[in-house]
Amino acid sequence: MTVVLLTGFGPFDGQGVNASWLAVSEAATRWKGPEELVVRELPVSFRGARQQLRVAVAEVEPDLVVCVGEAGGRAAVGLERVAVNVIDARIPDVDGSAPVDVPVVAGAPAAFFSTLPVKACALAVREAGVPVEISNTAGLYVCNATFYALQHLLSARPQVRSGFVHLPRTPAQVDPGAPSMSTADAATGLLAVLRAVLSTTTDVWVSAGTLA
Ligand code: PCA
Repeated sequence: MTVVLLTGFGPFDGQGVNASWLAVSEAATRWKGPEELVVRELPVSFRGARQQLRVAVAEVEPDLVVCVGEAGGRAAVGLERVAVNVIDARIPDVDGSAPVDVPVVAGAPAAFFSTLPVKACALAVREAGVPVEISNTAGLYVCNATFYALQHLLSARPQVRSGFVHLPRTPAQVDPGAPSMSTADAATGLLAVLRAVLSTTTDVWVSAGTLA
């Protein structure tokens, strides 16, 4: 049985909710299989998120891992292309930790690419009618650090594909007119991503510029 691990984050930055966990939860209720989908909520903690993700990967033994976070200011589902080995926290995490210019994993490579077929995923999300983009930076905060830790952890297991998706905030989280996406659309986008990965072995070759 193919097993998929999908994670979202808890609230941070004074918000009562995190759009990623709302969308992950909705995606789980709409999941029809046949693969098994396991969802987990991670804390917005540099230390806690990677610890809990490591435990989840060990417990669940997934074939595919997609971590999901919220990116305020964005208007589209963002397929993250690359995780970088640096933290430069703009605000403290939920533990009060705010590292500046430190590596996620000391002595490890500068970056890891997503092992998801990001272009195929983007086309699938667009096909589902949801705004999408390829993103070349997951930031330098907890999402990038968790993404980097995931790619580092799984770099020894190339048969397990993994990556990161950023979602816009929900309309209820933002001022009128600010970029946002409904949880329903975000969940539709996530389901399209998972279905695209599960049905694609090699990525499609299209320019990111043609995806907009
Ligand atoms: N977004 C933050 C951390 C958790 C989240 O959902 C980020 O982009 O790093």
